[in-house]
Amino acid sequence: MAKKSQEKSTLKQRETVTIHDQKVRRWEGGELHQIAEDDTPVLTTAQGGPVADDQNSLRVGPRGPLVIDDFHFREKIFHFDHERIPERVVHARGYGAHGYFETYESLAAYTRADVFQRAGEKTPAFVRFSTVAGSKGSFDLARDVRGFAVKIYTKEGNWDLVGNNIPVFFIQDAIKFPDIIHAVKPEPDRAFPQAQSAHDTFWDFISLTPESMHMIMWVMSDRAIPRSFRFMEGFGVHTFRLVNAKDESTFVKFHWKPKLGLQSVAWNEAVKINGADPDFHRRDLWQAIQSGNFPEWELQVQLFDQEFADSFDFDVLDPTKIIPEEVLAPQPIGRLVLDRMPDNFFAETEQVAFMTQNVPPGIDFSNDPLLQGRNFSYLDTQLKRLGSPNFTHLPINAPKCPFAHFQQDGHMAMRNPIGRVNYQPNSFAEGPRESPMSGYRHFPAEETGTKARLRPESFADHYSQARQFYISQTAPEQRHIAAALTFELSKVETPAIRERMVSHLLNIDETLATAVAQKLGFHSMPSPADAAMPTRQDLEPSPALSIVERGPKRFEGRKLGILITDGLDAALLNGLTAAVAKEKGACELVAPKVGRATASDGTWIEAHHMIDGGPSVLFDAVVLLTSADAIDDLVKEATARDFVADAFQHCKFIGYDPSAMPLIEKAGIADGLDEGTIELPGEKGISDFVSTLGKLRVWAREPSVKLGKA
Ligand code: HDE
Repeated sequence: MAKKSQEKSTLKQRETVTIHDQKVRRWEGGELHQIAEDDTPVLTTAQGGPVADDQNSLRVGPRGPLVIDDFHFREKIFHFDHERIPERVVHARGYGAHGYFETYESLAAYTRADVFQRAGEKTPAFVRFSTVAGSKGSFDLARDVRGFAVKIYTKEGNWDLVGNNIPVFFIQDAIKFPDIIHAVKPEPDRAFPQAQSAHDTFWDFISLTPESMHMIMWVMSDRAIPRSFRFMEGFGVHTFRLVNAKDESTFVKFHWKPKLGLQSVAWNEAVKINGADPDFHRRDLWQAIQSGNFPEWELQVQLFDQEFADSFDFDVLDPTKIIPEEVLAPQPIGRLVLDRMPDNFFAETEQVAFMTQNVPPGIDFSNDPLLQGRNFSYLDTQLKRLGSPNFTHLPINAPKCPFAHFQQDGHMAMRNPIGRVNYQPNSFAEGPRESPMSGYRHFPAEETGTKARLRPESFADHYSQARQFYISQTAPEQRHIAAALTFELSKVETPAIRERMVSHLLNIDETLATAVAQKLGFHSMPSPADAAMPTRQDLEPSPALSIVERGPKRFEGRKLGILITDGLDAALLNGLTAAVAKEKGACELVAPKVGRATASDGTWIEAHHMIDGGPSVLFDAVVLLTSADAIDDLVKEATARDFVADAFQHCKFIGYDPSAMPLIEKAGIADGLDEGTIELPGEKGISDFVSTLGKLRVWAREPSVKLGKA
């Protein structure tokens, strides 16, 4: 029978040892605690002095002043006052996990990177997912790009693939990065809106920046409101190089493909999730890993040479362009598995420092101007944020391979050189030496040109791939793009900005532009924006760009929310939980009281949520299990009616036993029952119902509910 999930403690095994005649307990992370006679750890100051009283500060008499020789108080408050470090200027809100990367086959023909040499070899990795615009405390379901930053601790040093869940970017040149970020962040005079692009300054900048149009299509699509980090793709975005032992270079684009398929939520759902559980994505990753369902992505690469690059319709150095998978199929080369949460969020997830310039021998950069600008930026940001050039001494950032250099001193130096010699060349035969053969050799690309500030002609097509993205979407996804644009622009107060945006949309797709203009109440259509190059109409749709086309095959990794009351059919509940478990999904129970519901056979069932705290937006599908005796009270609960109405408008599957019919009627959906509203156990039985849930949504219902109509 369902029970509240038992959260695993992250505290790890310990051993007791004696150091300096003192009994000491060592925690797995390495921390030592003195222990008292009764075997409890002794509280100490940071200097190691045992503390006698941590409840009261030192004072003169019961009502007198505090005294300044209270060094314990001083140290404690001093440290507290300095607990915060600057948040990341972008990607401030993030969540990370440890795992490993496993190579499928040797890639020696393409790269000499050690990590890709041996089939089956596992290399430790750390991944941090993030939103871009919001601050550290913002909610998870903002409409935003998601960061997908991977650090692989290879035997030749750390390789950071600092990517996003969208394969293109807003701008073509890093010099525009401060502008786009200023524009999307809260407006400087009023300090709002938080974690939102739906405001004037963002759309002002975008409407004046035609190169951003392709990215805008992605950000207005459901890609920007993923259901889980586990169900989104990741992309290296830029073209990189693989370089083999013979110094031959192959261009490469990196893709992470989630094993459980792609999935997003609806916008109306996202808004409600942000209220019901602002940590929705964090909790999801935590629960998956703690319960042993380790998320996994396949690393796929698009490999191509100069000849392909020269013949391709767009410039492979332009980060606002993709190479469609149908034009160049990605090849799987390995997998990433996340199997361990950090022991300490701050020490690991907050202090992890990703840098695009961290590449091992055999992986090199292209001349993508955005990538080159990033290579310049990430070191500065770590110094600012972590406060010392010794941030590589932090365990999360330190390489896991042997390393040796002559960098020394500085704030918080944890590793200090030993011996006399801290320079080279030296004649003392001490310390590390260069290794010309295995050390990093940059690809000897030949470069010529006139120094100038310019934008190449080959970057000038701003609309063709934006259009290709739009026409590659299924009908519901196209509706969502139109609805997202409408919503965002409806929050823009300056009419000229709204018009400018619609004039760009006219260069992408006229139906889309018209739908948005109508919904915004335009009296007349603006003229199409001046385009540096006309939009190509001949690019074929790329089904790989659709989330619906790349959805899961089954309910695995998803959650069924079951609304229960006293008198529910115990056999039905047991059948459901067993069938969902078989599909590798999870069930959570929602009830008028968390304490318990009493099933038809008298068993007591503990719920995971009270109805008020467990709205249907938290689940991928829902079931209503109630009884003739309990239904009258349930119908009176507004939150129970919302539970059903929301699941319906978000196009979710709804299973119900016949006694729940009055709730369905009161929720106002009885007239709309369709193939996604299924009476249980039904003719085909419970396991058939659960395998149907793998489709996740009944998109055919959408035009009949308000959601998504543009
Ligand atoms: Fe970043 N970016 N970025 N970025 N970025 C940062 O580095 C920057 C760009 C990305 O989880 C910062 O450590 C510039 C593209 C991720 O810790 C900073 C430009 C892509 C993360 C920075 C870009 C990214 C960052 C802020 C324009 C996708 C979070 C904190 C040239 C391929 C990493 C930090 C984490 C973080 C600069 C554009 C991805 C300021 C100048 C394109 C996932 O250095």
